[in-house]
Amino acid sequence: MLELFHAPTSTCSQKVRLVLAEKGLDWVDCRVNLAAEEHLTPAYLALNPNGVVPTLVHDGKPIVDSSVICEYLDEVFPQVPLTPADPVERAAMRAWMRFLEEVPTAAIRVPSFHQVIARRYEKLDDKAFVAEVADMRPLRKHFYRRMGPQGFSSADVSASLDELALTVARMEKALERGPWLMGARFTLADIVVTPSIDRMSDLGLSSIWDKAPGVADWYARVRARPSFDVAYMKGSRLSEREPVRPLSKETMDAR
Ligand SMILES: N[C@@H](CCC(=O)N[C@@H](CS)C(=O)NCC(=O)O)C(=O)O
Repeated sequence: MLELFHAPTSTCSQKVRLVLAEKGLDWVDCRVNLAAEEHLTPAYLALNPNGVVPTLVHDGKPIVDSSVICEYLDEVFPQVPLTPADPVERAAMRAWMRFLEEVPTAAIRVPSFHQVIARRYEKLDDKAFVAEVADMRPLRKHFYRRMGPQGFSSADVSASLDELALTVARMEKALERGPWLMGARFTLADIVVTPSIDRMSDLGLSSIWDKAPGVADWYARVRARPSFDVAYMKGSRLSEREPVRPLSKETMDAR
């Protein structure tokens, strides 16, 4: 039995839902309400000490970290393989995955929090925010402290946009020999970057790929796959739930 502890809007959960949908696997939907801080309860922390979603529980055994979960699912359920068989190709896919985790997956959090999530806290003063919101998060304490109740500095947001633009440029180059990042095959590399691209679109940042037609076409192809609408169930977009604060022109132009 596969149980997924996840949140619809969580980009890391979206990756795992895409893998489950590509493979046509059945899973038990265990929703975690992040706004209600259900991921910080002792019961959830016992499952995932990082206090983040997603967590996969397979026959009672918890597996944490979204990319690890994606690779685990691909190993245990090899039907519809999402990893190349050739070791050199596999290494190239993993290099993409590490880059995508280090760069866009981290970068997209900054505008996501700045434009939407931080607004939940804007009435708190700095001291209350640190004590009641930031310091209780095992993995994200310093990320929240850096943000503060008013959101990130425009320098932080611009730096993140720059990293997202770098990602788009690398994708555009790779897609010259598409249709997918690794060439002919759709792999975990495509899945790992999909939530970052989709979130950019949700936050009104799709101008980042204005001059990257290969990325625009790739994103259309990803959305046309049957797995997409299954993984992006109702309520998966931040903009469906909370207002999105647009970025100023200066912040957009500063990158
Ligand atoms: N490396 C982890 C990161 C997971 C992560 O950051 N999850 C976010 C949602 S996408 C979360 O649970 N955040 C909780 C919080 O902000 O307190 C993974 O890939 O699973």
